[in-house]
Amino acid sequence: MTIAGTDSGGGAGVSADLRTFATCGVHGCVAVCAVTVQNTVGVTGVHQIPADTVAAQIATVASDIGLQAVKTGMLAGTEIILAVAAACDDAAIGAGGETPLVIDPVAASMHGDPLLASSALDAFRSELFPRATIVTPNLDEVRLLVGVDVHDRDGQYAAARALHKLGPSFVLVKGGHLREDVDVCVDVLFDGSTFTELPGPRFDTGNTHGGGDTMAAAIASRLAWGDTVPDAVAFAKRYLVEAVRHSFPLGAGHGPVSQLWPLGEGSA
Ligand code: PXL
Repeated sequence: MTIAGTDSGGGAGVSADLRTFATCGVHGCVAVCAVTVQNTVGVTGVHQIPADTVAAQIATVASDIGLQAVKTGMLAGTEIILAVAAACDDAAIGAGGETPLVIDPVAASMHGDPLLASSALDAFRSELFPRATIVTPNLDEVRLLVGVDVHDRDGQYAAARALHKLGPSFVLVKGGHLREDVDVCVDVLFDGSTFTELPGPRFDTGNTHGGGDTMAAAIASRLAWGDTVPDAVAFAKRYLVEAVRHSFPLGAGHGPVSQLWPLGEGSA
């Protein structure tokens, strides 16, 4: 299941998650948290779904269909975060439960448009991080969450340590925004004792809309299949590299990565 927001431009959020789930061979269920009004140039509106409706989507699906893995994306505000945390406890999702929980702490769009109320950062740290199987922040989200400004690999390691103290089992500090890496993009996975570097190629493209969502959704897909977290992350890295390689221009702004690359030539 994805617990996330919609993107009217079809690039990120629930759209990206469902395409990832489908091409990773899992059936995707949805708890919509917010509707965004956006195209490839920016976000011009956000409508939050009532928190009890978000919680009810999770409970209703969990009690009938069952959930093998859950990921969160745009949660928009404190009320929804608190409702998601409670619904996860009720359905045995996350720490102590049977169902792995991937937390992608979405805070802003590629253009810097806010997708999370700044007052909600505390709730993220205190309510969701301790429940997470893995958190997958980019470097902007790292700065907001733990105040660490990452400029190099050592900084990624320091950020991973700081984030791990907030309680998730695993931390993945993504390196996509690291300017010192010119040809590579290295993500750092930390389980509280061991660091694993996941290097990949860096592509010279602005068409990376939805990339973070895709990575987290691919991790959740493999966890649903029963992979260990390190195996799921390694798979997701390979999946995302291909999705960025197959990204395409759309509209006047940032185009999306393509989750449909496994379908072959002619798919977007
Ligand atoms: O990629 C982060 C993201 C997640 N969810 C929604 C978004 C975006 C980025 O724009 O719009 C709904």
